[in-house]
Amino acid sequence: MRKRKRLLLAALLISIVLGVLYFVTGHSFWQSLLFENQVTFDPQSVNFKSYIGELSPSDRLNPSMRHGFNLIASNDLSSTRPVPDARPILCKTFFPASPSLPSTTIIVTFHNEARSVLLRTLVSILIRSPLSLVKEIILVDDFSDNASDGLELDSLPKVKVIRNEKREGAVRSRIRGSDVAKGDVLTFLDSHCEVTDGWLEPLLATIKQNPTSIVSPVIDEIDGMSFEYIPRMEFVRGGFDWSLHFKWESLPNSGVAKQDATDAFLTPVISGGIFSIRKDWFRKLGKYDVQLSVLGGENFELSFRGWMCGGDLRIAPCSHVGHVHRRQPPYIFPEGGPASTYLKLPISDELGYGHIQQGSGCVDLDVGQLPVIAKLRQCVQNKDTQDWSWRRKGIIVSNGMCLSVSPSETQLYVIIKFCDFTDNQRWIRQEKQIVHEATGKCLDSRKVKTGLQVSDCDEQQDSQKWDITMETTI
Ligand code: LR7
Ligand code: MN
Repeated sequence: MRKRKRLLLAALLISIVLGVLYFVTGHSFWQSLLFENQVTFDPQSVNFKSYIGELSPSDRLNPSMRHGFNLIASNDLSSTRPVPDARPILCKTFFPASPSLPSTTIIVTFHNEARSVLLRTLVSILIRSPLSLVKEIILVDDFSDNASDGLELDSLPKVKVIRNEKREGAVRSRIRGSDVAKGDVLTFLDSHCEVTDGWLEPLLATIKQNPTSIVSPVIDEIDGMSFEYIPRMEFVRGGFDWSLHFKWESLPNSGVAKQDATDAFLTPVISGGIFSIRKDWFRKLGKYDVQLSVLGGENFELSFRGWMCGGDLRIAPCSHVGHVHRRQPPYIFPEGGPASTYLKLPISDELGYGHIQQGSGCVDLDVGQLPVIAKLRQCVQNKDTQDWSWRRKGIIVSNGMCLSVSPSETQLYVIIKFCDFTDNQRWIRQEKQIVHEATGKCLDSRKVKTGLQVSDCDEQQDSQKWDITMETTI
């Protein structure tokens, strides 16, 4: 009997102590005790230098060749280098790390990523995120040449490495990561990012409030040559042109004025690689089409699924993540070209498609203020401004713009304008020549420095002889 009383007394005492502790320390203390909150990260514990290793002689010679960004600049930078805090001022007080936010699994997929860049991505997550909100960081190695690129990172806190047995591409790799994720929310990042202070909380808070939102941060630029971190100050949202090329566009003024600087605003589409989504919503949407190879187009697919199934997409202005900007992908597309070049819509009235070529030069256009003069540039693969579609109506189109000659405006220069289907925009194939219908003159590259022109047709002139990648019945 006495023993029982003593037990009861002890239980009462413990309850009182716990109660007082709860009152004094608040909810997060208990969460930290009960869950995985105690994980902390000490950057001193990592031997960055030995993971990054030495530059190879060929990297030293040409530091941008392998990855499309300057490897020397990246290797010279500390993994913990400070980055600017580009958030609107109100954000700092608006989004405290609250234990009531859903937890997230961060998924980073990579294929042959530069070690210093991959490491900085992970370290930035570990030093700038409340780790109580990070269930785990799943690193999916998409069959990189060197398996230890990923494996050596397995010892970092929270990090779990999965390696594909063959190259799957970012789309299937992301799905693979999501299938084993334990967090309520999935947060995807490219393997060359740096997150900034307070980046995670606004993403999770927006999703908590809107469970069927797909939320992207503001994506800042890390210059691929200097590795300078360049914050994006203006509000922009995602968009696309008719050939399904992703573009950023400024919010209409009225939209900006109405925005509370801390509120996530709607966007038609996301850029693709950096976003948060509830795991159950991702699954309900059917994830991605697994037939998508490598990447490209998956951002539109997921965005459209989101809208069509009754959800939405948002950009959280209080969340900033830097992404290394490089001009071209450093890896090959085993099934031939990024999706944007071979998802090309079949057009029934097409007579020819592809490069309009002379030797190694291709007809190219500058995107910008119209009208612009068409140029002859070194041919490159997968550059949409060098891909032309020749239609039965006689027009030659790229990016929704037509090759045109308007003698009254720009003498005999060939310019790119919006299509108006006048004779100024009609062309006829005659053997190797391309004849302009209104003037009867031939496309000519003679004044190649200033731009393409039309001039009197002369079959002997090499500067009037053109090849087209794919011709049908021209
Ligand atoms: O075969 C591959 N396997 C991979 O795991 C090819 C790539 N990858 C990885 C790669 O290492 C990287 O982590 O997939 C990620 C994306 O590849 P990137 O960085 O080469 O693509 P990108 O940044 O040039 O392209 C953008 O558009 C793509 C559209 O299909 C993807 O959605 C990318 O994720 C996307 N990146 C972003 O949205 C980052 C912000 C861009 C801005 C501004
Ligand atoms: Mn990228």
